[in-house]
Amino acid sequence: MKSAPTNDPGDEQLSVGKPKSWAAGIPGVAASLRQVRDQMGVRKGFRTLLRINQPDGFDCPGCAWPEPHDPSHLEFCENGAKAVAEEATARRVTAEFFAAHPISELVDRSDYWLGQQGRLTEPMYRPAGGDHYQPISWTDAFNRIGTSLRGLDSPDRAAFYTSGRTSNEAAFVYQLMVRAYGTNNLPDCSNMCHESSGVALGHAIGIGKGTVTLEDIHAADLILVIGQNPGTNHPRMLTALEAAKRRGAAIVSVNPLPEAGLQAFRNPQHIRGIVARGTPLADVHLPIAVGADLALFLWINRQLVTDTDPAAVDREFVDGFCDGFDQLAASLTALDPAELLAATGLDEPAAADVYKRIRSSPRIIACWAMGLTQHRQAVATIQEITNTLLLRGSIGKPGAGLCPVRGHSNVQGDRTMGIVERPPAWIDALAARFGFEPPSRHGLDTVGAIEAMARGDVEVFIGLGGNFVAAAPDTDVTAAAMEQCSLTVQVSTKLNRSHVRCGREALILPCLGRTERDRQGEIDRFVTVEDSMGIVHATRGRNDPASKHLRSEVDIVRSIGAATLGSSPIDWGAAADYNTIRDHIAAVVPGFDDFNARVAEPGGFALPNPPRDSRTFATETGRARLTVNDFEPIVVPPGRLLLQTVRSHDQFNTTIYGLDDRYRGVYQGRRVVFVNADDLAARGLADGDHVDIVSEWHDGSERRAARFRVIAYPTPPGSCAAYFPEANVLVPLGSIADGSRTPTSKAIVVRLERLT
Ligand SMILES: Nc1nc2c(c(=O)[nH]1)N[C@H]1C(S)=C(S)[C@@H](COP(=O)(O)OP(=O)(O)OC[C@H]3O[C@@H](n4cnc5c(=O)[nH]c(N)nc54)[C@H](O)[C@@H]3O)O[C@H]1N2
Ligand SMILES: Nc1nc2c(c(=O)[nH]1)N[C@H]1C(S)=C(S)[C@@H](COP(=O)(O)OP(=O)(O)OC[C@H]3O[C@@H](n4cnc5c(=O)[nH]c(N)nc54)[C@H](O)[C@@H]3O)O[C@H]1N2
Ligand SMILES: [Mo]
Repeated sequence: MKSAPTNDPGDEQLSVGKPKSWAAGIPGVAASLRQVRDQMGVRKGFRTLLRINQPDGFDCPGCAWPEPHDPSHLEFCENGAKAVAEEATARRVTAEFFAAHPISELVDRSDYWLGQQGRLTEPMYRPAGGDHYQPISWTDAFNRIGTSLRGLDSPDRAAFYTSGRTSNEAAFVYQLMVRAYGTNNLPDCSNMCHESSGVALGHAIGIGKGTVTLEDIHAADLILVIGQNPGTNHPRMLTALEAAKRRGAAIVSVNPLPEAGLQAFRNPQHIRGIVARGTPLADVHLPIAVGADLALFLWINRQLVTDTDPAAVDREFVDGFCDGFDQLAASLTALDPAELLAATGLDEPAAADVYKRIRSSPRIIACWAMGLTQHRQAVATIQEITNTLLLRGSIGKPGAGLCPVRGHSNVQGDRTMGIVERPPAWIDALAARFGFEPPSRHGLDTVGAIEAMARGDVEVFIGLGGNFVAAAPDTDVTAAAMEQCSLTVQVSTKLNRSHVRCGREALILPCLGRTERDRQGEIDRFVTVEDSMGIVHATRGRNDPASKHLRSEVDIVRSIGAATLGSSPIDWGAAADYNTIRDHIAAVVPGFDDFNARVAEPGGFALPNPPRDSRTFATETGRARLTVNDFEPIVVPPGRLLLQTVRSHDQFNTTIYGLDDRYRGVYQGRRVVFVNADDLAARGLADGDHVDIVSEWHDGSERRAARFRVIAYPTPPGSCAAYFPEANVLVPLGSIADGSRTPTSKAIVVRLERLT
């Protein structure tokens, strides 16, 4: 079995400097403009940047943060510009490239190298036993897929993955095709991302989405940013935080790491961002122990229900809209506050300060991302934070609410469109409109799909975007599982690891990206996306496609549907007109009435959000649920550390833009591990040493990631951090969150083995 490569080209030049204490100023702009110029050239680069997030332009593929109603002419950030440069690059991967580079060679290249080769340009096929991809016609490619799918003993022997850049239209047609084929095997990147948020919020407030708008952020009194690094991953959020701050909001960051973006922000779109020292953002930073947020919020909620000031709990809201207060209050009161606080590793005064702010702020917003969702007790943690907001009556009024900050630019929309491994709530409407009996059996999620491929129970894998092999946990196990498939198909824009750790037969189907014109005959088509706050709007690319052979995701899915299912359950040809697809969506998915007319409005429209709009909750009782959650501390054996995996400033998930992580002071290399100085000293290690990271799983198995440079870093004692996806080899497939089955990528027990 081959291990993930260790030959990142920059490793010999790796250098480490001081971490930054502010984000996004002139160096940010300069860095992104350099990437744009290198990948696209100056003229095309600037024309493209000017269309990001404009009403008649395209939705930035960089993240799901919403656009303001009156976007400035430069409504993008440094990392959005990098995402665009990565897609709109002038470099090309051609048939000649594959002729020159056998798969056995590509396997040893780094993720960075693979991505740097440029855009995929034509369909490619790897025959069984072959070491090269060779060109194939679109027709032959679709026929191969149709023949394979029709030949399986059961539709459940195929899995259909989706990554969150896929448009609403492509996602809707895809899930329709998959369900008509007969399975709910629709794993998606959400399973590794905000699934825990969806499960927790669905249970507590009856909708698996957040409850705030951008205007709410601006109007809040207190904003908690928990387990999220917006300076790198949602830079445009800093603009909203800055606006809130100028109106007097306080900001609290809860994060093991002192992330640069939360300390201070230099807004490159304002003169003061360029000349001044920037806006300090976080009023308080709580350097919490990894995995201890549940303990913190239990402590806070215990204070709320035992506070001598009766106004600490908003009884009017709780009595009017919530179930479960008495049980919650009783169970919280029984907890030992000292024990909870000790588990967080926080100083009492700092935690007490945050408690006071929570108790006295009328309008609170809690924002979070992967620092909460990728833990074993992720669902319980998010439910406990929901308790905090419910106890304070901070849901369903302006300036307040829950804000899971989504990652991929349309990951929320894909879920709304039915990309989920269970029948969606509107399955009967789907069945009625298209006249077929959809499967009711629970399908496979991401971890389930890997296990099924490894067992030989899934033979065909189709990926609509994404990079399953590198994004999923336990890289070696996942790659071996993929290689066992009889056929793997990747609908992609760029070369990645999933193309080279592939099935016995494999297809690469190159598609249009966000920035590109989607033309059919004389008509320019557009697709739609839903942002993190439930706004649905159009996105239109204007660049010429990277190659004349590219097809849109919708067209690829339509053709797979026709090759597999013939002329049912829809007229696949007619769906070339995306307005037709939107009419189907309007008829089936709640909230999309009059879809075509409403999406024609600049800025799009907001989906209904009952907790936000009217304090109504789609639970059995129609009331929000206060939940009782028990904290189970993570047991870290002596001498071991808890590893969390993070994104550097120069990557988008498995796409590596460059080898720097400027804000954390790391240059020209990625195989680094950030460790507390005392933990280093206790192990006889020093900054600059090299180690293997070895993960220890409770079944006795071990996983090794070779040769990482140690960096002494202000992470709380007992924890360490390394980059995703290099560290994914260390995440055991069985290590998943209770209730959401999300891999626990932020809590792996490891030891460091010194290399001499
Ligand atoms: N430029 C860029 N933008 C992106 C992405 C990208 O890769 N690059 N990815 C997109 C995607 S898909 C997503 S999901 C988002 C991800 O956005 P983030 O969630 O911000 O991404 P991570 O790098 O995983 O950062 C997790 C943060 O949680 C902290 N953390 C880790 N463990 C804990 C813990 O136990 N408790 C607390 N309180 N904090 C913890 C880490 O220190 C880190 O600051 O970003 C999206 N946007
Ligand atoms: N250890 C660890 N693992 C993690 C995480 C972590 O924090 N730590 N984070 C998890 C999270 S939050 C997520 S969301 C997943 C991400 O998992 P994925 O979504 O599967 O991975 P990406 O790296 O975003 O996918 C990149 C590929 O998408 C393709 N692509 C780009 N644009 C388009 C497009 O417009 N259309 C199509 N069809 N393809 C396109 C390109 O070929 C590119 O190589 O990873 C998860 N894995
Ligand atoms: Mo994500």
